[in-house]
Parts: sequence; C-alpha cells; structure tokens
Amino acid sequence: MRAPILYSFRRCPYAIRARMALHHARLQCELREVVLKAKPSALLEASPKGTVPVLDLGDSVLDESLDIMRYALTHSNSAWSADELAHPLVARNDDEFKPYLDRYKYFDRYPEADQQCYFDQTLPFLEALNDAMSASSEGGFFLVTSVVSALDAAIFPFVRQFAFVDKARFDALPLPALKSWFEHIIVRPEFLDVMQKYPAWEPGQAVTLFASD
Ligand SMILES: N[C@@H](CCC(=O)N[C@@H](CS)C(=O)NCC(=O)O)C(=O)O
Repeated sequence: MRAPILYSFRRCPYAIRARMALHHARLQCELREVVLKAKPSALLEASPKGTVPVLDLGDSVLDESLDIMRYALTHSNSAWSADELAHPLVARNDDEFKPYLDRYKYFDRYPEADQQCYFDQTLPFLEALNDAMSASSEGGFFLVTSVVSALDAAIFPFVRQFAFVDKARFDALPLPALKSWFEHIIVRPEFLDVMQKYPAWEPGQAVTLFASD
C-alpha cells in the first residue's frame, strides 16, 4: 500500500505541528517539500485551497494541520492524545495569536499600526502560556501537564516563529517559564528531527520517506 503523501513547507508553523505529530506517531509518509510561490499542481489537485500542510491519504485528503495531527494520533499507538488539541489554548493560538504574530512579523504589510502595537497585542496570549506552564521532572516546563504532549507540539511552532522575528526582544520578555519551555523544546529530538532540510519536490523524483524508524 502506498504511504500517505504529506505536502509540507519546512518553516511553516502549521506544517511543523503536523510533522511533529506524524513523527511522534511514527506514521510513515512520502514527504513533498513545497515552495509556496510555485505550488505543484499535484498539491492543488489534492487541495485547491493551496495551503500546507496537506495529507493525501489516497481515498481522502486532510488539509488542516489540526486534522492531520488528530489523524496521526488516532491512527497509531501514540502516547500523545488527540483530546489535547481541544484545549482552549490551541484555538486561541490559531484564532488570536497567529493573526497578531503575522502583523508583528510582516508589520510593513499592515500600516494601520506600528510593530510595537502588534507586539503588544501578542502579549496576553504569551502571558497565558507562561501561566499555563507545568514544571517537568526532566527540567524545564511543558504546557498544562508535566510531560511533553500534543498541546506543546500544536503551539510551540508558532512561538518559535514569533521568537525569531526578534530573538533579543523575545529573550527580554518577563516570562521565564515560557522562555525556558522554548529553549528546552527547540533542542529536543522530536523537534530537530522534523526540521531536516529537503529539496523542493518535483514530479517524478525519488520518494522521500518521512517519520520512518
Ligand atoms: N488553517 C490552515 C492554515 C495553513 C496555512 O495557512 N499555511 C500557510 C503556510 S504557513 C500557507 O500554506 N499559506 C499559503 C500561501 O502562502 O500561499 C492549517 O491549519 O493547516
């Protein structure tokens, strides 16, 4: 049977969360790295809305990152639970934080306010994350529970994108648990393994397997 096909973009936070769940679940797929400015027609045929990540299962297509995470976690013996994705912080990340993050990162495209204003609008969510951290027995913190979970994977890639807009500014935030969580996860294998670089996919090229042992 053919492995599911994952259309992905290395730095996209939605794609990173999907890859973290697929990797954690050891659900093998064919990885197709996409250039967003030159989307392959195979991606657009699978999902005309043209966002990544997309998981083409052959008989169906998942084109929302949280659906791909849920699929990975419910079709494996994963220690992570798909129920964690129903936590209100995930919806708040996607609906509140991500739009402000885009404005903070691409402030020149949103001239109605300045970058500092957009930065300030991200703070309530970052403070909520800081308040939701639990100390872990391995040192550092994880969100809500003391072990790394699907909740961390769903939110971490967005905080990463935020932090690297201006790392010195992130490091100066008075949110010690959040910063400790960030520095801890960014060097963990489940993150580093999904951030490997692949050349852009072209039709006919050799299959790249992702999340295999
Ligand atoms: N709600 C979607 C959002 C995915 C999304 O917006 N991905 C961005 C990349 S980070 C994208 O593909 N944008 C289309 C483009 O830039 O053309 C999901 O959760 O998968």
